[in-house]
Amino acid sequence: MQNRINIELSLSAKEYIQNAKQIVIVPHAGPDGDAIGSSLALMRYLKKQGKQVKAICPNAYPEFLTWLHGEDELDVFENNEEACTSYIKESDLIFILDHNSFKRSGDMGKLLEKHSATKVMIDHHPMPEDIADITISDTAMCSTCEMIYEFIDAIGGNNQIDKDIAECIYTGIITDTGGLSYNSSNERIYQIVGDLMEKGIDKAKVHDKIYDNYSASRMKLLGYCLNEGMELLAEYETAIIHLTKETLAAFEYQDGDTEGFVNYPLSIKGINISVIFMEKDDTVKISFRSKGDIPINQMARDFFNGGGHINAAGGRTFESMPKAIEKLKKELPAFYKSL
Ligand SMILES: [Mn+2]
Repeated sequence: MQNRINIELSLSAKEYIQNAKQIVIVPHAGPDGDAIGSSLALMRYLKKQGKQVKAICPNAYPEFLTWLHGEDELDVFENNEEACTSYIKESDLIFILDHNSFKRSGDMGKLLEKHSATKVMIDHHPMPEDIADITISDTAMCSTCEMIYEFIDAIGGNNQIDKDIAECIYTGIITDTGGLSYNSSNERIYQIVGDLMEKGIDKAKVHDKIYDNYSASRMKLLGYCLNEGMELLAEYETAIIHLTKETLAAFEYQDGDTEGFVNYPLSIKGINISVIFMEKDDTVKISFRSKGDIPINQMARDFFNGGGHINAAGGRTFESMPKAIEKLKKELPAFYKSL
């Protein structure tokens, strides 16, 4: 089975790597398993090639990813703005991973936008912005981690993928596909997973670290979401979960705690759209999920300043949460009718 990445673009990026003196790898803000996994995998690979490289996260990453190899070397821009800024300014090559717009990397994005360094984007989200010298973008890929595997393979580095890199890649593949349940029908993905297993990944350990690693308060928060926080709009095959600041505080919310919660309502018979509203700072963060060919990213884009994949999207609004929920309820009938 063939490598699915654009070989020509990958080889051009390889040339940039060979000529680079100092490299930065950037995942998106509010990073998930795929963003962190792909960044750490590429960082370790480039370090093995003797490159000067740092992965810099715009802001904090969730607790459940802190076991990944190289995680202690990951810099967080928000925590150390000065040092990160000067490192970025001295760098001549920037990898933009798992996102395709500087809007998704917060304050750090403004710095990157102005920077004259060569930029390479590797991403699987729709509608990439024209912000990189090389854009390797493919929405058919299940995850950026899958792309990083293919990228390293395409530039002749497969034998450099060790167990630690393989576990980072595997983490992104399973977290972006709900444990290989959705968006993972291409057989090539399983060939890659097979190769990662040959490289020695401890599959049981990775699953345990990712899925069986809840704090008690996080598990109780999930219970609250499904019991008191959920509203079903059966007519539109939709479930809404809402979480106020007060609720989150009552359950000792930590960043990343609600990761994946939005998927649960889709297990209800007849529910094909799930939306979670969450108060965060002075905004309301919204996550959308859908099944099949329901383009929920359209809803995110048209009404909630967001976007994403056809079945998984996000948005944000400065309106109050009741207003935001009201807006969804108002737009839902027409959206549902258009399906
Ligand atoms: Mn991803």
